[in-house]
Amino acid sequence: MNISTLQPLGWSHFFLQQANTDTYEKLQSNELLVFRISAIHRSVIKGLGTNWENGEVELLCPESLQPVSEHLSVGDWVIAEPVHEHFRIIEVLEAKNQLERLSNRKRQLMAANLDYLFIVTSANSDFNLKRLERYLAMAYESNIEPVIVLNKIDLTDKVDDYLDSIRDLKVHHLVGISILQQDSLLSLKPYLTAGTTIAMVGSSGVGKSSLINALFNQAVELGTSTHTSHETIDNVQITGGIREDDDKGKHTTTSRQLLINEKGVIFIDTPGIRELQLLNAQEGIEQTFNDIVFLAKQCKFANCAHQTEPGCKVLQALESGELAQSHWDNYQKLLKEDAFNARSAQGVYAQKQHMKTFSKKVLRALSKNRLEKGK
Ligand SMILES: Nc1nc2c(ncn2[C@@H]2O[C@H](COP(=O)(O)OP(=O)(O)O)[C@@H](O)[C@H]2O)c(=O)[nH]1
Ligand SMILES: [Mg+2]
Ligand SMILES: [Zn+2]
Repeated sequence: MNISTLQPLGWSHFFLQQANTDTYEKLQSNELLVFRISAIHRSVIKGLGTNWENGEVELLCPESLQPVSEHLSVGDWVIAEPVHEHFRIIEVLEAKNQLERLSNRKRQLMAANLDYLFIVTSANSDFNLKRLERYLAMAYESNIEPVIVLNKIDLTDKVDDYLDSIRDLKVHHLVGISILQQDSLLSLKPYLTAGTTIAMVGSSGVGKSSLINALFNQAVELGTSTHTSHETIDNVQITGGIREDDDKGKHTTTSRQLLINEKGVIFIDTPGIRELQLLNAQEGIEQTFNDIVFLAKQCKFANCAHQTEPGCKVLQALESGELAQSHWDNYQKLLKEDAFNARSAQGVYAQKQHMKTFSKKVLRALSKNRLEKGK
């Protein structure tokens, strides 16, 4: 295996060191191969390997990794073995970070091994601060640097009002852009370096796919390539990830997919989520609402429930207007929801485990019965 060819895909020592000696030797002799998952579409899984410039290969997924959405996501690194003309995944390497949510009462992995999470929103009626807080909590929980991208600023003359209200969320990275104004995309330049993985999240229609498209066919020089074998990347038009073109030749989202632009920036596009349900995000929520956490620490009683207690700083701040009621309400709501979701995901899991042991018992009883009858 020529490891250096994986570096443009985001490969690093963190992943290599997970291989034991045996695996490492097999990787050297190409008995085993490494791939980065580039698309998951129902049962079809695709990956990019050392030959990534020639495109994706289809990967077979063992039973132990089913259902796929609970074990694997786009951006993951896997080790696979050749089987005839195919490759079968044998191991998923531990991810640096991963996004997860609750979907249909099940834990669902959304993307893995990210450098930035672009939380895309638009400067129109879709704009919703509470939704942004949800996405921020998810990013903080997973230790992924969030960048809030306010798109479609061409549609409003109140851009500053939008930006100001987002600033209240105390985010480090905030940019206002319009796909229709190429120059505005320059503000994204600091994030667009070769080998950096950026996932796009946000409601359907905010312009996630349009943004990826715009960052592919740049009229302005946006990429700041830091990659050494830059020429190889420059020669590749649009590499790797499937680019599902619609009839207008534009990339659209049907499922999660990883795409690499001419500058070697790796994007993960996700289909819009109607309502993001957080899962195991308590710390992320606390970080998003750290102003409230700070206030609550100063309440007179350590176990203050912020209901009627005397000396409650939260109640005082709500009264004085220092703390916005909607901000407080959303904090309470997300905490409750997260606890409920954790129980519900556990519930499904526990139920499954129970059914497994139950059916094993039944099978054992049946075979015992059969043995006894055979006697
Ligand atoms: N006016 C305006 N429309 C945009 C902008 N960006 C995207 N759109 C339009 O918004 C619609 C949804 O875009 P799309 O990229 O499919 O959104 P996605 O669902 O988040 O991937 C399309 O009709 C785009 O042309 C923008 O900056 N300004
Ligand atoms: Mg899309
Ligand atoms: Zn209190």
